[in-house]
Formats: sequence, structure tokens, C-alpha cells
Amino acid sequence: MKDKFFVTSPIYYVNDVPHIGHAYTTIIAAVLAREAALRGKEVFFLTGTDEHGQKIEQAAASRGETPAVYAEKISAKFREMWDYFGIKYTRFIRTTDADHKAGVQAAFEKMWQNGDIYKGEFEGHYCVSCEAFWTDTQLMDGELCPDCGKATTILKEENYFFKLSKYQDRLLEWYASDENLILPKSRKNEVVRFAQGGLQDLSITRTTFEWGVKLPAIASDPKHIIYVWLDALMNYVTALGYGTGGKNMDFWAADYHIIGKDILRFHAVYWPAFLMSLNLALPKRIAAHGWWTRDGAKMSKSKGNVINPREVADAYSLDAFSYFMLRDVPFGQDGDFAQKALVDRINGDLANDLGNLLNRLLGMAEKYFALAIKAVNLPRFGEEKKQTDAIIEGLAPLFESLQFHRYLEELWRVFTIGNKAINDFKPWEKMKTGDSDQVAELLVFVANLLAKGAILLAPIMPSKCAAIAAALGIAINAETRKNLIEQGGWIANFTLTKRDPLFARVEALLLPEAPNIAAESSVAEKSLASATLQNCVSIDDFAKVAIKVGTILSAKKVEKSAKLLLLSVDLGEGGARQIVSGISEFYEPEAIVGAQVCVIANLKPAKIMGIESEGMILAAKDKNSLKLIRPESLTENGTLVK
Ligand code: ME8
Repeated sequence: MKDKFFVTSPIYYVNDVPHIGHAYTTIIAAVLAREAALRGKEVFFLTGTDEHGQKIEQAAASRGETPAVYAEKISAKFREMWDYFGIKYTRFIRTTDADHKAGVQAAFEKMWQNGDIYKGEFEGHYCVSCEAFWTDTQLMDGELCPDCGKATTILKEENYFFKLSKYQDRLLEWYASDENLILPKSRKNEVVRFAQGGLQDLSITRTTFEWGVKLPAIASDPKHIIYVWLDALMNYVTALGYGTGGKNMDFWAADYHIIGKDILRFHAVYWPAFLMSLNLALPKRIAAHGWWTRDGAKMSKSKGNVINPREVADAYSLDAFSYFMLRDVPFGQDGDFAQKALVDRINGDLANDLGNLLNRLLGMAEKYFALAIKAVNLPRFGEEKKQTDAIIEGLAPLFESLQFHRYLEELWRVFTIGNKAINDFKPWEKMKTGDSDQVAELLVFVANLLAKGAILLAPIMPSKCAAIAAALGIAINAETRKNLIEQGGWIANFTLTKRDPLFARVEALLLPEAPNIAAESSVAEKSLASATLQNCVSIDDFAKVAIKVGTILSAKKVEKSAKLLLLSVDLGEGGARQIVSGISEFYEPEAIVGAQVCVIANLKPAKIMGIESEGMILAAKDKNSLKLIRPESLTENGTLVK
């Protein structure tokens, strides 16, 4: 029997059309699914849409549509996008599917029977955008959601609660049981810290809106609907038949849940606790990728700079786009989409290194051997073969831990070996001296590199690799993968087929550049920006502000805040000042330690998220970027800025 492999993408909210962030997550899941299939596994690849909740209800209402009609429309856009991209999911689940809803109710009932659900009163600050409650201390500036920065509302209702607190110890044990459980490993600490901080029971029903799954009969409480995250997370098992016959439950537990870093807590804390309550196995890997920006700026509809993945794929090919996303950004880190960077990858890695190797092979094979090349097993290229085998052997762990950028970098060394072998060997000279056997040997060696490369690259660039395989006269399937990769085999003969270059060099950007979004600013900033000689302050007013140069001695993120860093700054006063600064989205703490900055040194101290701040760091800020104001060269700490 084949090994089973289960990979999931998040199910996307239907309040937004698919963009590069969604494409990135789904493409990574598809890459894993294709690789597993090539390794001969039986694959279940799940994606879909998350259609319930207040956010969707509101989005539908604002368009004058029912949630059902609205959800159907947007859900279709996701399906169309993946179909257009040739992404072959096993199931596209919608949380409005009847079997999903039945499965969610079955889960609620089971948790109830297991004594994990109770009724209680709940009051808290609720963020509709994130569909999450926050405590007073978690809020930013007393009212803003610490995840998305939007205003929260106070919600008081009678709810059913899930006994999350009961699972705290088991969760912590689970995190400690496998160091690769949460990828990248650096994200695990975040989750562990959150669980160690004390897990409060989770409110899992709502009464303030209607668009959701009703409670099962056991609760006999028709006012309530099930919390959207319990509903959504359950998709990973209802898609396999949980609660409705369990036809595909032998695919559980998930080999990989691919998600964005924004929803890690839901997947690494709530989800496993739900599974524990249901007596189901826990996922094997939860992998959280970083956030995409465009040309350094956050993407948003209002800025008009959202990247439509279809446009990029149409302009540059989906394979090149996928290669770029996986090669350019280490998994887990934030990435920036800049067309120039994509074009550089196409012209360099794809056209020059890979495409050219195939061209050179086909050109020489045609000229010297009418495209039929046969090795005679001269003892040549032994060293190069050894190097190639060693590189390939090292690839599997990189792939499994989702270090695609390293995987591709290593794989490219194989193509470099091929190009270098041709340069060093100078087949054109060998042909003049009648050493055609040796030249055939070289070309067979190069063809093998491309064959192995195409198999290893096929999960990421399926179309281009199919084209390489066709030119080499090989098939890409589980059998060839086993022979050429697992068993390290080398093919002795090839009958090649000539083809056009795989990748055309790109001479100019093919899509319009992002609009100049830096020009936008908030209303308040606009009035300052339009400061004229009519609304000026006097020099005496200005002199009241003491701006001083200081050096940042240490910096760390403020827990539970996406925006704040806690800094200690030397202002030449003998001790250090503690300053809370809203620059976390723009600067990594490590990157600014040692930097000199300008500080308002006589600003009245204030508490920000419960932390006392004794000054303010100056920065130039527009809506999308922020740059610290720094002295031009090293300046004594405490020097006044005038
Ligand atoms: O959170 N960069 O749905 P969602 C990178 N329905 N990835 C991005 C991104 C960006 N700029 N924007 C979105 C939900 N994503 C829930 C999930 S799962 C049981 C329920 C990706 O439509 C990223 O993977 O807000 C993120 O986690 C996902 O889209 C969230 O999509």
C-alpha cells in the first residue's frame, strides 16, 4: 500500500479576491503535494474557502447581497485561480458545504460529551477583522487590536466556552516532543511563550450575528452559532469525512499545514487542543511563512498596489513566478515583490544557468550526433558525478524543512557543474581532434544533470520541467525519480528533441510598476505636510522641545504587539532611557542596536501597552515606510539637535 500524504493550505476568507499572499501559500502546498506524488505517495491536497463569520456577513451586506450569494462568487474566484494555475487539489472545501457543517456539529457534540464545553458570561474587546478577543493588557493604545491595529469593540454575551486551559500542559509537552513541529523553528518560541503565559478558556459561540454553523441539538440553544475559527479549523478533518462517515480519515494526521505567520496561534494552540479533545492525532508539521509586501510597501486595495498573481503569471510564466517566490525569500521570512528582482532571477538563474545548459546540450548534440547521444563509459567525469551525487543527497532535508531557497541554491550547483564541464572540456576542440566518444560522454553527463535537475525541480516548475523532460526524452514520474534520484542512477543513452530556448531573456519590465503610494498620507499628516507660513510655530515654541542624539543600546519586540519595540537609549545622562517606539514593522531589533537616533528627551513620560516610555524617537514616516532620523556621522550622545 502506498504511503499517505496530507497537505493543506489555509481556507481563505471570502472577503478578498486572491492575491500574491494567497497564491504563495497555495503554491507551497501544491509543491509539497507534487513532490510527495513523485515520491510515490498517495496524496490528499486540501484547499478551500472560509465563508462564515461576522466579517463576511458585513462584507456581503455592504454590497447589498446575501452572505450565501456573495460567498459563492468570491469562493469561485479562488477556485478559478487555482484551476488556471493548474493546481490540482484533491478537494476544495467550503465551510458552507453540508458535510463540513455536519462535521463541525459532530465535533462540538463530542467536545461537549467529553466535558470540554461549558456556558459562561463573556465580556471582552473583539476585533471583527481578526475574529478574535483581546484582554485589556493585550490592546494597543487601550483600544486597538494588537494584530491588525484596527479598533476593537466591546462585546458582552453569554457564550459557550472550550476548556483550553485544561490542555496547556499537554500542549507544552507536545511542542517539546519534536523540534520540527513548527517551522521555521524560530517561530516555535513565540507559540511556547504564549502557552506558558497561561491559556484562558476560549469562547466558541456567538449570538451577535447569524451567518455560521448552528449548535448541535445536544446544546438545544438555537440562538448561538459556532465561533468561526472552530468552524474553520475543523475543515482539515471534515474534508476527510470527520463526523460524516470518515471515508478519508486514514489521511489524517496532516503531514503539513501550510499557513501564514498571522494565523500561527490558531493552528499551533487552539487547533491541537481541539484535536486533543476529540481524541484525534495531532498534525505533524505546522509551517508558517512570512508576509509579502510590494516594492517595500504593504499591499492594500486602497493603495491600488495589490499584486494579482494571474497578471504576473501571464507576463512571466507561473513557473518563473513560483521559482522567484521560493528562491528569493527564505521560508518564514517576509518577502518583497519587486519586478526587477523577478526579472533578474529569470535572466540569471533561469535563462543563463538552466536554459543555456539545455541549449548548449541540444545545439552540440544536434551538430555532432544528430541528437542521439550514447555514453561509452570512458572513465571521465567521476569527480563531477561524485559532487553531483553529494549535492543531491543533501537536498531532501532542505525540502522537508521547507528551506526552498537553500534547496534551489544547492540544485543550481548541479547546473553550474554542467556548464563548467562544457567550458573546461571544450568539446568543439575535441571534435576537431577526432575525440567524438569523449564528447558524447560529456553530453550524456550533461543530459543526466538536466534529467536529475528536472525531476528535482518539477514540483516547483512543472511546465518547464515537463518541457526539459520532453527534450531529453525522459518521463518525470515516481519510477524515474526512484532510479535517478533515490538510487542515484545515470542514464547511458538519450535521443534528444530540439526545442526553442526554455526562457526568453526579459529586456524590460512587462507589467506597470506599482503606483507611487508614498505620496499618500493620513489627514492629520496631510495638514502637517501642507504646513505654510500661516500656521507656523514660534522659535520659542520650538525651543521648548529638547531633541537629543542618543545611541540605541538594546532593542526587543514588545510582546503581543506587532508595532512596538522596547528600546534602551543612551542620551549621555549616565543611565539609559526606556523608550517604547512604534517602529517594529520597519526595523528588526537586531538591526538597530548601536544606531544613533534623535530623541525628544523632554516628552512627558507615557505608558504604552503598560510600559513606561521616557521619550520619543524621531522618524520620517509616510503611510508605507518609516526611516529613522540619524546624525550624519558619529555624534556625542546627548548633543542637542537645533
Ligand atoms: O486567515 N503575504 O484567511 P485569509 C503572505 N480564513 N501571505 C498572505 C498575505 C500576504 N500579504 N495575505 C494573506 C484566514 N496571506 C482564515 C484561515 S484556516 C483554518 C483559516 C495568506 O483569507 C497567509 O497564508 O485572511 C494567511 O495565513 C492566509 O493568506 C490568510 O488568509
